Amino acid sequence: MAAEYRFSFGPWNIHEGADPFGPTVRPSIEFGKKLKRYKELGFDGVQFHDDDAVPDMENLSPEQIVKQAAEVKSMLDGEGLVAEFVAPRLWEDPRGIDGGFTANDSACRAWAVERFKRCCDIGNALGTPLRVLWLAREGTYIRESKNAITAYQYLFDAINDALEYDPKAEIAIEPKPNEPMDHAYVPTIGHALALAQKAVDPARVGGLIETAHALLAGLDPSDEMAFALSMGKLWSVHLNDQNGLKFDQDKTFGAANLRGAYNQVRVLELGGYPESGRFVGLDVKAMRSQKADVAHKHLSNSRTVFLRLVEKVRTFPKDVEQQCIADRDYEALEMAVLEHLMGG
Ligand SMILES: [Mn+2]
Repeated sequence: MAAEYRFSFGPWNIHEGADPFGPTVRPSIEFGKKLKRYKELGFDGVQFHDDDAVPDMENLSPEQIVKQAAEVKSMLDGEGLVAEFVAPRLWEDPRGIDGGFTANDSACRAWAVERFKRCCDIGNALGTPLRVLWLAREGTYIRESKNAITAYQYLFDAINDALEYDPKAEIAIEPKPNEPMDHAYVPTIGHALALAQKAVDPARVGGLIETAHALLAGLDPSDEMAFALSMGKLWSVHLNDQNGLKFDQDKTFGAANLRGAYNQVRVLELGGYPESGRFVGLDVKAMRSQKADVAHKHLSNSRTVFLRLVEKVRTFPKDVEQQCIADRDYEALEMAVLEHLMGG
């Protein structure tokens, strides 16, 4: 029954283990070898940054970019995989140092919009309409460095430019409140979907919610998902976990807060997410201490936790839930949930 969910991850989720305080600890695995892992681990969808698909894209013509992306599409077909989305990676280019779309330098802003268009080309070559905007450096280290009102206008313009350039594009904004910036624009799904309403084609702008990002904003990820689901705008998720307010940890789904994970699965079930055909993305990182030959367990473990929690949601006694609600006895409901999660 639970097999109706489809799972995805990005090639960055199998990684060398570098962090801001230490170098890589595992050898790089080439893209083709990573693709072979997907099916073994129970995944069908591949999430891409634009330069995951076309690494040297800044030195290629638009035609060459599309040609290379088409070659990647053949590789996916060969493995029985599909591309879920493509996201422009503006934050690793020197021109994205001050944000791309909201940079103070107009030449950098123009570059960012062009890069987004190339990202759309790559998406179409890979056979997916979904583009994800994680607005990494679109924000400030200090408030006085930008005019936030103007910056939001730049964001509106960039999204509209992409929608007009690419009639197939569906843009899912991935909110995050901080890191790498002190404060990022579009910190919550409420901001993202308000922005969507202002687009030239609001039906083609929605959201992607990451567990850790919602927690870093001090919000409940399941309620953030519920808000997007209520508007028909939850187009992908980055499920993971986060232990308190610190750096974006991307821990194994459910590893820090199993009940929080249960409630995320519950809201996806309540919202008919599997029937939408959308992917469940697991944006999880292996611990840096993990040895190379077992540095993929965070992915299969996250998927296993998700599927176990689907069973838990589906087998929760509905009569008990209804009776507790009718009696307004939420202590009893809470205990029933805890007993159910503990296997009682
Ligand atoms: Mn994260």
